[in-house]
Amino acid sequence: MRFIQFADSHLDSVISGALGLPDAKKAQLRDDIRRSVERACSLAVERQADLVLIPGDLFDFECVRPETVTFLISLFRDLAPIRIFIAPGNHDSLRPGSPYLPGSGADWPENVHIFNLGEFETVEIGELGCAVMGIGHAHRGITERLPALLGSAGALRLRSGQASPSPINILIFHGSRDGHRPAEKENVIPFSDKELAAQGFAYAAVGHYHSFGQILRQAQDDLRASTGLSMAQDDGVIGAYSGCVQGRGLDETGEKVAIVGEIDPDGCVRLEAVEVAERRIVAVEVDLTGASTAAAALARIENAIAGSGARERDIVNVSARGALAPGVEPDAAGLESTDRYFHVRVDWSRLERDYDLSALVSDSAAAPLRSAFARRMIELKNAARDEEEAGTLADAVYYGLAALDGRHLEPRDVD
Ligand SMILES: [Mn+2]
Repeated sequence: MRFIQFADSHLDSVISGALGLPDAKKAQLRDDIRRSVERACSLAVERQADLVLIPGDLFDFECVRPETVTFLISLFRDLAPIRIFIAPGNHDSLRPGSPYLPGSGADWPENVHIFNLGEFETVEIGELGCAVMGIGHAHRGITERLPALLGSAGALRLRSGQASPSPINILIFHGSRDGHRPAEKENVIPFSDKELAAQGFAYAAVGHYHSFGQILRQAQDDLRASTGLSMAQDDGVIGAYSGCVQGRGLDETGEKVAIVGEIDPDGCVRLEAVEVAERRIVAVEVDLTGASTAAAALARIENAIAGSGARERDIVNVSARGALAPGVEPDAAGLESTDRYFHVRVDWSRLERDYDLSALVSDSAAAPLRSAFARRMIELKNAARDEEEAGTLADAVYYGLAALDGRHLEPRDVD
């Protein structure tokens, strides 16, 4: 049995200001998210998948436009007879006015099943020999832990009480894996790897976190640790987050994927992550310490971008760090208006100013030691015999003042 999993596309969401995108590029990025969702769906056809699993945050409820719902309906209808399962998340939760709710007017095709009861529900798929159990979030998000929620819904009893239990049980929900939750994310349907493993599902498609991450069967990990056995053919995958389909902010850098998954009749799971994002957000860090001219600083930035692997269609965010000498004022306007990339932005906010020696000399009353040190170093620099000696003295000033200030000493990178 083969499935495609994608989630957290957040269609129509507000694009964060952190990337410095002008409105036109924000609109383009919102369009890109659609392309990424389309690509994930095409993957279902290309790979002849039986199921598409979407564990939540397909769109942002507050901003979703009627034409986006129409777009999804038509996209999913074209996938028939592939079955699509949607487990609403905290951003597309089952609140009044949700297009997921009966009576909303949204005409979802027959091959789409939306878990919209607010409690666990099981859909048997006889021809595939599997059952998909899922839940959608109610308005404010469900905060009960997974085992309690499964237990209280009577869902497990339902499964075990069947005359011929489905050989492959799949779970789909939007939840928070303990120990991996980014600080800004709500804690919805929390679970530990152990708790998930104990539920006995062959595979859990989980949404909410925006990076790809596999969940392995704890028992097998323990076994490997205690016996030193190498990975068995079944590498113990019991679930995964696909992450989001398209990066929209600085916390969503790199490849964004959909999962192509295979579940063998014996329950063995294999996953492949396939990039579906239209463009990547590429974060570049560059230390400008010791760059003696604006041109040298900009050259460092350009080299760092060139070495980052950013492609023409990508969004590049440069974070300039280190300490820059006074009077060196690099201007990124040229770099930021380049059409070599979709977008380039240089963030100077983490850059520090290097010491201004003449200012330090005149500050003798407040800091006599620093002032005397600066005066002596200026004399030495003025008397330097060659460039090399001047460079060494510049380093000595930096290290000396940093030490006097009790600053953490970073090795100086001299051009
Ligand atoms: Mn979420």
